Amino acid sequence: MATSPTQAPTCWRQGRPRRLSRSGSGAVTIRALSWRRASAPAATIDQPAATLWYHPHPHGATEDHVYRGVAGLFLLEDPEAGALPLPDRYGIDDIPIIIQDKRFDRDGNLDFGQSPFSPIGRLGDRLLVNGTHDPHVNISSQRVRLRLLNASTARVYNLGFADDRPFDLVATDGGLLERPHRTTRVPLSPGERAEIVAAFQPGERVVLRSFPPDLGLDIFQGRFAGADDSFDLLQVRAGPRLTPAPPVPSRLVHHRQLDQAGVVRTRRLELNGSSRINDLRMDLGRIDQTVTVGTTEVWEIANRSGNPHNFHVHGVQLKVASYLGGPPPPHLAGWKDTVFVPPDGTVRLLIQFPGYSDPALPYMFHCHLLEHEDDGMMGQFLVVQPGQPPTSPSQQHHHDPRQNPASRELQLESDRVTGP
Ligand SMILES: [Cu+2]
Repeated sequence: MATSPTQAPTCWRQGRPRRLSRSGSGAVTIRALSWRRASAPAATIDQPAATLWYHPHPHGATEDHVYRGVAGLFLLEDPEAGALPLPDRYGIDDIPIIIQDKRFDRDGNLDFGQSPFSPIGRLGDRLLVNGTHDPHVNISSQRVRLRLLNASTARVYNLGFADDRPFDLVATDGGLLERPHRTTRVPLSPGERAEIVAAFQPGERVVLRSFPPDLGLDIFQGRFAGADDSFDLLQVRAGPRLTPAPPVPSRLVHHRQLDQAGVVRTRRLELNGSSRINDLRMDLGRIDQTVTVGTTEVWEIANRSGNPHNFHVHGVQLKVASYLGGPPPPHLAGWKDTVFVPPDGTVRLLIQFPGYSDPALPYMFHCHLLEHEDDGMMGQFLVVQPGQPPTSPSQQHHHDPRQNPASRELQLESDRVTGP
């Protein structure tokens, strides 16, 4: 993994790879394992089993950090998901697939040149899966779960198998679907995750491929945004004898229902150009939205530009209430935290905000095409108690390590770096 050029906040820091299991109480606590200070930061995870990921979030430099490869998965389990007959043997029939595109120079170094005509940011011509170019995986089971993450900075994928075999989509960003969706393609924009279960025959070889994605662009613009591109990502090599595996169950998990009748407010956020939301660029000193703890809102995200975008909200898993004027398609019917919004498209998101509040510590929302995010297509929101005034960012302590997840220089050793 490449080293980072700056200190940067990285969510879910861990000293070594490990799996996390959610206890029956509905939450787990994780701690940094190699933290030097006694008061190591700790975070409580309070959500269902899911394929989650982490990357640095230094404002203005996120694209370069992620492009260098500073991104990874962690898998959250819980008893309800664990009781399902889904493939869950890590590395055997449950395989992480982290997809990134890169460009390399003749010496094999990363090429940091921008893609001059791309409306979405830097696009690579080499596809890496888990850091490996042109990989294959040997499998020994009839059914295999692939946990797909688009960890690219800009490129949108449209994933399927080269022979168009159907598979079951079983989970999206925030966890398992209520029931599987049988399909041959899963579109995945940067930051999105999907879990699929596919069946294989003994001895066969089949390629996981990205087909040309629908970006909502015309032919000319689409060409420079990767809309014509297809890539072979991974060859699956099935052994001569495969362990039997049960079919994917028709019902997966029960979703907590968000009460549409209880929506307290609808906010409209317009994505403008490639760097603004509601005509404003990101300002760490400005709170853009303030919501009340535990309430449910509709956020209407309108792409008012000719560029594709997506929309990511920190701290929540949301439901798509409507997509481009209609009901959400099946691949957007589950828990989501990142949703693709094509040019001139509008999506309505149903969001229940957390049951905990802080008038000073903001969450982010942003386009997850990282050049757009770095250029300012991001904003901050606070979750407060009813009637509680937000604390202005200028009133906050300067060295609270939790102060702002997007601070460019997050100084964890605060008392030693405070200058004269
Ligand atoms: Cu964008």
